[in-house]
Amino acid sequence: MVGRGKWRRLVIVLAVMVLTLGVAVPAMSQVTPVVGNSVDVFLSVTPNTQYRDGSVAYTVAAFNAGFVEGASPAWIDVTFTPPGPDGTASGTPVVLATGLRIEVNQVITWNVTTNPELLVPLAHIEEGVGVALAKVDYYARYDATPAYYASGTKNIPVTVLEYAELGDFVWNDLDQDGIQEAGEPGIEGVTVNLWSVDELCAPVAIIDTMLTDANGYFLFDSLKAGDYKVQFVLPDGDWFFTMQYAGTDDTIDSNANPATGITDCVTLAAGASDLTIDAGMYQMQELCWADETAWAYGDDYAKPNWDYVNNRFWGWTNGPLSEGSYEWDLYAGAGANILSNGTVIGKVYVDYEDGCVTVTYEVDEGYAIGEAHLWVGNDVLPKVKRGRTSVYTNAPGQFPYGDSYGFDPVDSSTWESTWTWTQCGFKGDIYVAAHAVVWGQVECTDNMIE
Ligand SMILES: [Ca+2]
Ligand SMILES: [Ca+2]
Ligand SMILES: [Ca+2]
Repeated sequence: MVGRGKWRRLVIVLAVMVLTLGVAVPAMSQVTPVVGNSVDVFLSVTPNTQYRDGSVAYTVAAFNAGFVEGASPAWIDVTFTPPGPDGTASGTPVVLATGLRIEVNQVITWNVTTNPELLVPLAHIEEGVGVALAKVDYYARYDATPAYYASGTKNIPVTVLEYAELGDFVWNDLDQDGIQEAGEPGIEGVTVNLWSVDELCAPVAIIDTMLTDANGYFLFDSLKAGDYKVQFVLPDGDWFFTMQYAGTDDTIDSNANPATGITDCVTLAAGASDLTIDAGMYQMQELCWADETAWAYGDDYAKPNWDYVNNRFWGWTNGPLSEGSYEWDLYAGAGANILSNGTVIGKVYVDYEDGCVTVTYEVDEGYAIGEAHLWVGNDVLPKVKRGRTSVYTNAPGQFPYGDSYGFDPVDSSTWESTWTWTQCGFKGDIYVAAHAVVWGQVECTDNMIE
């Protein structure tokens, strides 16, 4: 992390070696640039007619003598402009280096030969990052007879920029609402491309690429200030981008365009750290119909069936109930009578009034009643003959009331969401055991009906 919040300074030192005999030197500009602007440093030498036919070879060296903490590079452009016939800088510039990164203590040297009627060696210092002191030396060798040499050094203060960085998260937007939430994990190994952009912020080229880490994070650091775009690449499998810019909090939304995976322009100031560039993805879940057993759970009235029968099948009978109205949850799959094993998929209503009992099943959207089996009576459960005696049973098929809808997953007219039963002639407290086979659309696994 670079954002130490302090500007550092880069000093470009120009050393100039110029012939003294026949070549008088040097006029030199010294500029403190605005950050991000370029600086041209002109060196000029007046040619001496006596050596007009000689040649001059320049050795241009640039090195970074950074002295602050950390070893950071400078970025510079170096252009050599040979002189025109009259000694003005009208010749064709020779680009020695563009966007060169010079590490601390690294020296880079170019040799340039030109006419002695020189000269404008030109240092175009575009920008440096985190560097305290850098230096560009010019060494001119006037290769005539006799040969002369000259040299010099100048300091040019240059304000430099700190690195910026950009990140940071690709997550599985399980509920597809476009918001990063607890329980929605990062996605590992997603390709993230960093694009340079033109003045209109149209993508130009991929300048860096990386994969998200084990927790779904990525970070492009050591960036120059400027504009960028980020491109997220969907992993293999049925992945989709979630919606862009959901909600009002940019720190937990998704920046990827759902169609292209590319973000809008991201503008980084020097030293900035923008970690709000995230992308949500989700996987299309194929839904299948599956059936499950369900029982009404009558809260304080619920009694496990296994209190009365000789097996351990889950389910409840509910009572004793005096006349009145009751509303209970309908649980699917609450194995071992543990509610947290199950899912509430609807309600069961019991209305007992003037000896008449009405029981209504209502299942939630996404579910359908396949079969209903109901016990209503003064006993806890119905009885069946076993030898010479009668015993309670919790087998729904033995319950006296019920219905079957012949559920068909491809025929929505068979998807019943309610079932109602009414009968009169009851007296005293009653028990109600309400069982159903319910169909629900769930994540597909093997052996399900799609
Ligand atoms: Ca979400
Ligand atoms: Ca965001
Ligand atoms: Ca983030």
